[in-house]
Amino acid sequence: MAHRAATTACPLSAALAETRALVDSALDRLTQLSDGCPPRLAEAIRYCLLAPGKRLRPTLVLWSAEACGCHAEAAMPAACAVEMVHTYSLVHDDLPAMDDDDLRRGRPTCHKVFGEANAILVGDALLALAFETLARGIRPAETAVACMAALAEAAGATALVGGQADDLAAAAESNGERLDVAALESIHRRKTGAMFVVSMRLGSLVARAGPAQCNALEEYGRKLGLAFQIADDLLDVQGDEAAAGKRVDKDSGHGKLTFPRLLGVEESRRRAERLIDEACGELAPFGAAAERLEALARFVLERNR
Ligand code: GRG
Repeated sequence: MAHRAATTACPLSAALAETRALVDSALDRLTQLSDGCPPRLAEAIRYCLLAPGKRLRPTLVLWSAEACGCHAEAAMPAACAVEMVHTYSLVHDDLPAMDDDDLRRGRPTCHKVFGEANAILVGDALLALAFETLARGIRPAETAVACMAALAEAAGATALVGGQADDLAAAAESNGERLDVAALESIHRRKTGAMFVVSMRLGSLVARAGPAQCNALEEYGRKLGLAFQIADDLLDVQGDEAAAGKRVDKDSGHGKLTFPRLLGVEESRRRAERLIDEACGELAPFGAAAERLEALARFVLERNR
């Protein structure tokens, strides 16, 4: 990927499509699994990972590296590793023991096509492959280690897994009714936000950015992650299933507490807009190098899937 792309005025949709294509072909290469992988498992891994996701998190990895003056190519293994962890989390979240979904990325969910045991194994394999991809693909080795530590923390019990556990517990105990905004934000900071923050972190680690740049990009990721979740909740209330490629109006049906349920649709939207403005404010020191990150943040509120 040419470095010039970071600073050339380019409509966001074209830039997103170009980046998505690069990520998709890297994911395709990384999942040409060798003989030891049973064909049905390989098929299931590729069915999930190569499904038409938006590739937002890998895009954040690549564009944050570019914002710090690094060629995106160097960050591609990190971008793919984040997408592998994200996809594993979706596959496991869709299982009957968790959110029990039958539609994802516009297709039947993994367990519907390949069975529950294979869906569990797909998640396990993707999680392992993420760390193998970082270990083999990121140079120098000390940067690979720093990326692995950061991704492990974001995927682990104090972040993604912990947020998911609290979300499931809240839904099971009391339909989430005892949650307030702070508790809801705490769940989503871990369940959704941590993967946005670590995407920014991996990009800046690969670019060997200084602490001020790293902090600003992580803060952007924190605010964007929360705004993304609010937008996701709004899509669940107002969205269109065909466009979203997943069930909508599911959370309210399950009595799950969401931002619109707690704050109302208008206040939720205002809160998300405020967060996006603040996220974009973090990009000011990067100037034109972060133009695409700014456009991406604005897109998160307008998306319909
Ligand atoms: C199983 C440990 C574990 C965690 C699951 C990802 C997740 C945590 C739950 C999915 C349910 C959900 C609605 C999460 C919040 C928002 C979110 C992560 C939406 C999916 O991300 P997109 O819209 O999906 O970027 P694509 O398919 O485009 O990659």
